[in-house]
Amino acid sequence: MMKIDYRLCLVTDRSLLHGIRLEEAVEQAICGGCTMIQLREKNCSAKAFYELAKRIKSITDTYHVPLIINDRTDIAIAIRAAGVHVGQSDLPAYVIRSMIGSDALLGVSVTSVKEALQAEKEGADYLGVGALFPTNTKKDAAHVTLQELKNIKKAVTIPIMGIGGINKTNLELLKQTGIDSIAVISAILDQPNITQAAAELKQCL
Ligand code: TZP
Ligand code: MG
Repeated sequence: MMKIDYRLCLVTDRSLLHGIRLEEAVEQAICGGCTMIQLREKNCSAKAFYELAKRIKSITDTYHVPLIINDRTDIAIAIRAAGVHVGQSDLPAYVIRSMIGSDALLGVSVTSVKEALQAEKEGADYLGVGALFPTNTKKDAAHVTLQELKNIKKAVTIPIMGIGGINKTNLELLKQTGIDSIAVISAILDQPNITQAAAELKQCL
């Protein structure tokens, strides 16, 4: 399997875009330095999500950036995405692993050391941890303290991707936690210049 660059993951949310298509936004974010894309679109029919995922995959393939599909393992398999990202209320990680095979990436959202150890044991390749800071993008997001983030980082060997309200300013606070990567939505998509926003975050990493 190719070596994965987890450093800067753009998670998508079309509702934040200002008059451009998601395809354009993803391309601009990659040009700014995003190393991974997670397609996360809520309130979308399976068919619409599938069609969108195919269009986004043609862009990520062009730039050799891995595309991860949020929630929908079936769609990840159907479009041969690099992987899938699931949460605690989705199917157990070991079930998803058995569906996607050993080569695809499996990301699991966790908020505690207990969940992190379980996900790692069940075959996760990386863990999403958050929300680390206040966010308007996911209203029901649990809060994870930076101390718990450090505890999770110490407890597992797989990469940790911080998420939730991350921006250029608070990114400095994350550096001392030793985490491997960040995932952002609004700090890239809800900005007038997506390429520049991504490049500035990348620079801070
Ligand atoms: N999971 C935890 S917080 C969050 C998700 C999907 C939203 C992150 O969005 P933003 O705009 O980067 O705070
Ligand atoms: Mg989910």
